[in-house]
Amino acid sequence: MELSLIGAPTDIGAGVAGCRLGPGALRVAGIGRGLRGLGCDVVDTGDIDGPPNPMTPPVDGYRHLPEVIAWNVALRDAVAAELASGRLPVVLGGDHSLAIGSISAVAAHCRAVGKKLLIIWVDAHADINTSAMTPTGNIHGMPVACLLGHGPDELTGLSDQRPAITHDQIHQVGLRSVDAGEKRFLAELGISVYDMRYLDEAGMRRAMRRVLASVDADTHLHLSLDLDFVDPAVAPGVGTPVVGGPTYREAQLCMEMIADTGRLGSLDLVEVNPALDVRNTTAELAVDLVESLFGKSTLLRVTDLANPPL
Ligand code: B3U
Ligand code: MN
Ligand code: MN
Repeated sequence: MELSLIGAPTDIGAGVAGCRLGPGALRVAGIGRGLRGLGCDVVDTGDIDGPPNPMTPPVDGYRHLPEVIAWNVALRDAVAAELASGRLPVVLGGDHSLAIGSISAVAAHCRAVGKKLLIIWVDAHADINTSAMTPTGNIHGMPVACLLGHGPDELTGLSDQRPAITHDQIHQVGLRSVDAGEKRFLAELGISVYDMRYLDEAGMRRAMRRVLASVDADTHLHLSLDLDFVDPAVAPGVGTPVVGGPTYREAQLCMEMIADTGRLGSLDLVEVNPALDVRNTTAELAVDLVESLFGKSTLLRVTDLANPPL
């Protein structure tokens, strides 16, 4: 597999500074080495550039909107370039607002090559706020809404068409902090959500079997992995930790089941905040999870998909 690492060192969409240090922390934790060890051809394209974080309050429901636009235009172009040269982009964030640019490029690419795009949004949060309902103005709480066409023109118009994606192209896994407006919006739009209540009752395996049920040879899977998905006891280095998340094992299983499909086409690794971390634990966890996502397994024989465990 041919992968391209794209660093996006910014916390422009977050309320807490620090995930601008994420790309460096992921490199120090050995993301390139880990993937090469699995036999992947890995090119580190370095970091994209964008405006500094002015740390100013929200204006009309958006914090740092011009800067968020600039970072996302740059990332959209970088991701599009790697996809066009046949490489799998791995975005090293950075905060989750970057998924707007990343997925806008992926969606355009899928339409150009005739692939079905399916997004797996793994997160403690729904990230589907709009300026009218956001409690914070932080745009990392809005990328799903923007991709579905709800947001400022400059962010909803980054793909080849608007909206970039439709509600049936996304599954959300791990949610446990959803704002009142987001709850209504998720229900209204009919988005597929496997929240912690679902995972408690049915388990990660059942959830992922459903998420992946429609995957076929023409599917391009995009994983948008917000590290605050994992329980903060395991992943402390995130800006907005929420108790009661998946364990290390559950997170690994989620990655392994995606790996088994062989259809992963692009990846965002976001919200690692080294300034809040303990000895780079969260970046190291991210590298661990990414290794599983690209096929690391305990035994030579991977799960026989025709005869899955009961
Ligand atoms: N829903 C809240 C909190 C939040 C969303 N995403 C993160 N935090 N990382 C908001 O600000 O929109
Ligand atoms: Mn998120
Ligand atoms: Mn989150």
